[in-house]
Amino acid sequence: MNLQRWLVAAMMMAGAAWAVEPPAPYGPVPNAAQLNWHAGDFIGFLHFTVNTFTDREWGLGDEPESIFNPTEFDADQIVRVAAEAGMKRLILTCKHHDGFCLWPSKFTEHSVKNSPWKNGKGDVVREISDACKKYGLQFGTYLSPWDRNHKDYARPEYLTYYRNQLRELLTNYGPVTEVWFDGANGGDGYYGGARERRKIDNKTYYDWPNTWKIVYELQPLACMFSDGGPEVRWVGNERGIAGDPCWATMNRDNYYPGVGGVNAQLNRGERPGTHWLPAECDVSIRPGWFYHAKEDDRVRTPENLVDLYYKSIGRGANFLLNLPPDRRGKVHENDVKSLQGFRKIIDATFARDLAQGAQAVASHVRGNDARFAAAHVLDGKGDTYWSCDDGVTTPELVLELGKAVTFNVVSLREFLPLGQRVDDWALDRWANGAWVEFASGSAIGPRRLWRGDNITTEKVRLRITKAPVCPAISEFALHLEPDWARKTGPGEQLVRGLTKSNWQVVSSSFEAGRGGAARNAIDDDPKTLWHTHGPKGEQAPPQFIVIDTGKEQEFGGCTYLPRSDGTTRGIVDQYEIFVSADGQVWGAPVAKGEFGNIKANPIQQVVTFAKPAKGRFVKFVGLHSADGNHISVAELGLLAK
Ligand code: FUL
Repeated sequence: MNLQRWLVAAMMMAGAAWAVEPPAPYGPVPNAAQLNWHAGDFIGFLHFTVNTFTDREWGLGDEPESIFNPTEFDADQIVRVAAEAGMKRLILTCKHHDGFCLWPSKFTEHSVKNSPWKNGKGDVVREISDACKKYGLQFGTYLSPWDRNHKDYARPEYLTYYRNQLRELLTNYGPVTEVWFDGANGGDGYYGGARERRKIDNKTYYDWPNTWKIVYELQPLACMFSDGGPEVRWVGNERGIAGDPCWATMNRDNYYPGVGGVNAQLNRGERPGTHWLPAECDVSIRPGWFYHAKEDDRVRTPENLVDLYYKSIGRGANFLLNLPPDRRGKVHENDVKSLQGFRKIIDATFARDLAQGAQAVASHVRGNDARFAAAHVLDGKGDTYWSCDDGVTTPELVLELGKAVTFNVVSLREFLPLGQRVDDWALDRWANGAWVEFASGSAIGPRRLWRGDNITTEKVRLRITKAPVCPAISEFALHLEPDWARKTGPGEQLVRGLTKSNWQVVSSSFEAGRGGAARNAIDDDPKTLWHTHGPKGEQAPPQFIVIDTGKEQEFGGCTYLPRSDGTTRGIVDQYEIFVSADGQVWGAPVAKGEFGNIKANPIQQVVTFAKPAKGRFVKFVGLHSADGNHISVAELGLLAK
């Protein structure tokens, strides 16, 4: 023990009356439910329902209950896989937008009780929540506010139905620690047979404050997730990537589920912000949220999952990874394999803190009091921290390692009960008798991971370079990600269809000319667009394009790649496809439908034709777009039969 610490300890034992108070909290701080949420930063999502059996991303609401029939449903396997991957909580789609309930709700016939699975005696919510208890995972519910099955959707009566269901889920299945309110809302549906388009006002229809009360009353330790919380916010994309920085605070009253047009704010947060409202990064291990056999070889690689870990948890958000059960009712082998690879890398990296045994020496210690000593950044405890006197806002802390140590990951954490205190920070290494900066950034919050090339040094320094108040830092750790884990996995793989070298655009309903030319839809360049927005303004859907593929052949399907430049304008969410021998006579469409969830998750869409279609010319029609009054196409492709 060094002299300073010895003195402090001696004076404390002597009951010295000068003991200093902890710093006052700065700005909004997390409540108990949020602190519990922060403690389990890796969460699993289970998307499972009729869509698993229809191969859709959004069910229409008219699916017969009879199609829900997993052949070997195994809650134990599902939850064990999640537990072994290191997840601390599992959230189940108890009801997705199609309205089918995975539990025998008293309030509808549209549920497992009318499916052949377990002769109508099954209850997926029961089995998953029980298995969570067995494996020590927390349980969360997803109850879609939008319901394409219910006859009363968009009328006041539906709200009573929705709240009754919420009560059922929060009363009958033990502790629920997260309640997910999805923002997707309103549109075409079955609606008890009406088959029409229904629109609601996202802000007022659900009377959210009174719906939240049910959760506060029945499950006070639950966090509610939505675009606007109130406890946890959407991160603004479904790619698993938080902003850099990603503040844990927001001006919460400006947001509500389905608010729209605010993805950038949700991604970064707002500082100082009126409320503690940290981000959750929801992303699927596969391109879609539901299981589709055709995506079996498009499961994210272990390296890609690790990358997402750093871009979510490493930026202070939580990582919510979807593992969609397949038609058996199990997590598919490919997903299991990838998760195991991911866990192996994370364990190998974080099992050892290479700063252990170092001396932590700070430029300032609050009141020279051992309770705020620099050594607390090394003690592995979340409830101790290093701090400084009020007014000391740019202090430094050096880890003297005593020997050359090699690391490539640094982990920092703030002590959250005192709020998010640090604006900017920098890290230096000691090299040839001088400090050399190797990293800097904004925001620490719940966690900040820096990941870079190997650094070998005997001393590392953390500098707080901008803060409104003195800091409260609870962790400064050094890790080494092993070499074998550092290969960069392939990025998002696109389905490659037939070669387009002989293709021509024969005609299109609109030619925007340079910058938006129809030719861009088949130029094999995902960055260029055909869009129907020109000097004369937006050309509303329907809009079509006709492609000559050069020779008569049989097509098995078609692909549509939406724009990926950050905006969702013109992204097609309803389509029709025709095939013709001569480009004159078209007949009935070979495929027609909806690209479910394309706005929030703008990934390549693959349409498989019900039967192979023979012809030379193909017409793609955008019938409706998710956003804006025109359509846009990054790339169209065709699949061989
Ligand atoms: C979205 C939904 O529309 C998707 O289907 C999925 O459930 C995702 C997690 O949230 O908004």
